[in-house]
Amino acid sequence: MDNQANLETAQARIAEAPDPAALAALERELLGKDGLLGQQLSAIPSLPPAERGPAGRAANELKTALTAGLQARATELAQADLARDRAGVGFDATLPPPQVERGSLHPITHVTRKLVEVFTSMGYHILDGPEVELDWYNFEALNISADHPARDSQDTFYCDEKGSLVLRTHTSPVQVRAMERLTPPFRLVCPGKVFRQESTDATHEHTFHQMEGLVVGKDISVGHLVGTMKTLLRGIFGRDIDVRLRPGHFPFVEPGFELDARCVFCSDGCRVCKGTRWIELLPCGLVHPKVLQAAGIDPDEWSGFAFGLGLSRLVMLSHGIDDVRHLLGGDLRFLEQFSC
Ligand code: FA5
Repeated sequence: MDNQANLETAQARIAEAPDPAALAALERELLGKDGLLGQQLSAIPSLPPAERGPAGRAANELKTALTAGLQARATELAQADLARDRAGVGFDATLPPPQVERGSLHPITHVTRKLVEVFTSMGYHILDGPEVELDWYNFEALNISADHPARDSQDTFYCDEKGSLVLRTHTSPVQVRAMERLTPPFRLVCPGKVFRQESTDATHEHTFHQMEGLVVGKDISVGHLVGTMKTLLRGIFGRDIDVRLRPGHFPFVEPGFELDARCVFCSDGCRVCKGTRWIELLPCGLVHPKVLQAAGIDPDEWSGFAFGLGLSRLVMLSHGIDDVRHLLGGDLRFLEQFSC
């Protein structure tokens, strides 16, 4: 058979292909390595040199014609399908609808939004600050000098050789930036990502989330701090939860505390509270006069409290998650469990 006859036979078969699957099979048969075109192409090298050029051109023309025929039939089939759909033929109202994949909020975003709601209802500003921070704001202005032992507990990722630029190790630098810009009285919270150069385990990540809180006003006391923390817990857990203060040390607060909350999982001791019925919730304290001064606020006139909530740990507590590394691990099987 000559080329023209081959083409006519192939075009007739294309025109009769009943559906897209049959058309795809025919395309493989005609254009594939062992198909009509493949055979023509593989025969070229064994032809006398003078015949190779014309044979190559003929093969190209065959390919162009077959491709155009296949495309035209594909369009015809698609249009026929559409016409059938429009006419309602083949539509079965009893079939279940196709599954739509629904996304959900990341548990950290969910808890952050809940906290933002609680704090805005109490008149707090929501602030943001840079994740790449000056050493001054991250440490010095918070009363943590270069040789202060507190630096050791916040192992730092340095961003330059001089050590003047760091990935912030906590959200507390936003306190200083806010105090520089705002005129007292004010109250604010700042949720955000922080970074520490430390080995990771079930309760420690190198990247995690905190939420800083700061209130500056007249005669601010530890009583205001405790009342605010109880409101925070009611907002998250939906009921009143007892808290207690233990002494804690942070150079930027005086006095400093660790605030514990009554275990939300048990009434007589469990694995989470290690049998103590108390869960360590957050460090806090009254703002150190030196920190107020460094930001240009007169400590004789103004006082304040600050707290640094570990958001990642709060999320673990409220969802019963046993390893902080799941939170930013990016495993969809973990994330799909939250329909927040
Ligand atoms: C601070 O970061 C202080 N800036 C908090 C503060 C603010 C104190 C204001 C006083 C006044 P600390 O290093 O303890 O403190 O961290 C605070 C919380 O972050 C911890 O209670 C814990 O919940 C969480 N946290 C600390 N390190 C990690 C880590 N590697 N992974 C996950 N969460 C962490």
